[in-house]
This record gives sequence, structure tokens and C-alpha cells, in this order.
Amino acid sequence: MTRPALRIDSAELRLVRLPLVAPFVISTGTVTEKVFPLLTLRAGGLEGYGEGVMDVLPDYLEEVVSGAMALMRELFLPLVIGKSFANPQELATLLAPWRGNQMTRGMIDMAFWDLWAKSLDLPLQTVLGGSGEAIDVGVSLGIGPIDNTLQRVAAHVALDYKRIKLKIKPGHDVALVSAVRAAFPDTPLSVDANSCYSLADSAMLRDLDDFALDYIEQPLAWDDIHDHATLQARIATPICLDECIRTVADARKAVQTGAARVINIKAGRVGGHTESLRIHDLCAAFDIPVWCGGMLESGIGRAHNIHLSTLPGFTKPGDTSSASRYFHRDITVEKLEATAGRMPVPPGPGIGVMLDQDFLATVTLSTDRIGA
Ligand code: OSB
Ligand code: MG
Repeated sequence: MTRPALRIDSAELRLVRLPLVAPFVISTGTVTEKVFPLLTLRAGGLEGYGEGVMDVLPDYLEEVVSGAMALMRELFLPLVIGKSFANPQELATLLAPWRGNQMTRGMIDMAFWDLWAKSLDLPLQTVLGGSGEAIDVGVSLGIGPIDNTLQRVAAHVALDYKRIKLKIKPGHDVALVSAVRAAFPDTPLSVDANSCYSLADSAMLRDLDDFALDYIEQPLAWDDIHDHATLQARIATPICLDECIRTVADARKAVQTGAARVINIKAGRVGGHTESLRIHDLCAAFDIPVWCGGMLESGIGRAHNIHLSTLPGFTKPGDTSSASRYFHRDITVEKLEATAGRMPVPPGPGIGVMLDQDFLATVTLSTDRIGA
């Protein structure tokens, strides 16, 4: 059976601002609001949605919101509008000559996957190769005083989140993890340093071996696979890479050098679902478990993450916790909330969530329309 290709008729690029319920603190700084680009691609009466995960400042990776908006308006959207694509790989091939900018290309890639799944009248998870009605989820807890962290861990253990991830930084590491482990001897725990240590901290990082952590996420520099390989040889706890993995080539280098024994796939960081699938398949071939991270996404990015997490290689709980932990009100009609540490997959074609247009209008900072 041959299907007609999908022609992208037009696009809408919004800049959206959602206040956070509480400040989120990680080693690189504190976030109090989520500002993100939201892309709508239109084809034959259907709409597909993609969310950008870049920050306003280059504090996680290099891409920033202002640059992404400009690149999208000036290069990527003019390139795809008016063109037809039979599948998401064709679109990825068109953008392939351009280097980097994985978060920006990821917005287009994910919006097109959503559109394509809708054109087939299938859930996104089905066209990605996943299955199941819900996924196991963990939670990522920002940096705070030990007492307060113990209370937050208790609250989320009570909600049956499947893994608790503690953000750490120098001065908030061994004592914090030791206190949490003492109070919660059997809870699956991990830590995420967001690149704040160096090899000079190897001894402290080795001390974390005492706490049966599932893994240590991104302890060293955001762009340094080599030093992570050196560190992994010095410590027993598996290293999980986040920032270092932007492409399947990065994943291959990390796995082959022994820099990572676990990989965090964030669709928004690696260029969307097309590259996520490649990384997923590579990791499966090397017997490396993967899980789906998050970037405090709205319901659009969150729904994409949930569908992706239903693929078989995602054997560890992800970070896609309840949206209400971050936002008083989300921009989607469907509320993405976990029950007993399980996040339901939004049913229906594509990502399975609709934009709450009235609310979205009140949190939109700007709107660009490109094409008809
Ligand atoms: O490193 O995983 C990270 C949030 C912002 C930037 C980086 C990270 C995170 C999280 C939050 O850990 C995950 C989430 O709940 O979306
Ligand atoms: Mg991380």
C-alpha cells in the first residue's frame, strides 16, 4: 500500500512562558519559570506539535531559546514548508546537512512524528515501535537542605514513584545522599550533578559507591566523554550520561569507551524521535539500559516523552513525573498525572493531547505564522 506524502502547508511558532509551582534548583542555577518555543506544523487539516527544551541562557547545553527561534524562522521552517515527506526519516534527511542544533531540529522532528502518526490514525507510541498503556516513572528532586530533601523524598516515595533522583553539587553531595540512603534503605536512588565536578573529585565520587545508587548522572563536563571513561574506571557506581549525548555517534563513543553504562535519552535534547530511536537501538545492541529524561516540559513535550518511553529498551524509570508538580495549569487539555508511580500513555492518534487554546493564549509571549 502506498500512501501520499504529507505536505507541510504552514507552521506556527510560539514563545510560551509558564511560571513554576516552586523554584527548581540544580548545580547550574535556579529556574523559576519555563520559557519555551512551541511549534505547530499543519498538513492537510491535521496539526502536529513539538516543544523546544533549550533554556533562555546556555546553562545546560549551548542552544538557547532566542537562537532556536531565529534558526527556526530563518532556516528550518522555510526549508520544510511547502515540501512533502513520506515519513519522518525523509524530513530528518533534509535537515541532516546542517550541523548541531539538536534541540531546534528536535522540535520539527517531533512535530512531524505527531503529524505523521495522526495521518495514519495511530498513537505515536505505535509508530515509534512501543506498546503498553502506562510507563514507570521516577522523580527528579532539586537541590535543597537535607531536612527538606528528606521530606520531599518521603512524599514522593509515598506516591510510589519508582526511583528518586537527587540533584547534587559540591557541598550538597555525600552528606545529603548518606542521609537519604539511611532513611530510605530500599528506595531506588540516583544522583544528577549536571556537570559540576571534575576528575579532581574522583575520591568523593567514589565515596558515593557506598550508597547503592542506581547510577550517577553526568558528573563531569557537559562535553567530555573522555573524562567520564576515566572516572568510570575509578568508581563502581554506573555512570549515566545526559548532557554528553546529543547524537547516536555520541552514544556509540560513550558506550565503546566505557564512559557510560546507562544513557538518559531526552528526545528534545538529541534531535527528536528519529535520533532517539537510533540511540535506543544502539544501546539495545550493546546491552546498555536507557531511560527517558525530562526538561520540565509542558504537556506537549511530556506527552512525546511518555510515548517514547514505551519502547522496549527503556527499562529504567524515567523523569516524566506529574505535570502538576511543576505547573499550576498546563497548556494541554489532558492533564498528565501519574498514579502509583505509573504515567498513563495519552490514548488516541499522535501524542494524544490537545492544546488548551484559551489558556495557551494567556501564556503566549509571541506568535509567528509561516506559510499559508
Ligand atoms: O539534568 O535531567 C536534567 C531539568 C532541567 C534541566 C536538566 C535536567 C532536569 C531534570 C528535571 O532533572 C526532569 C523533569 O522532571 O523534567
Ligand atoms: Mg540530567
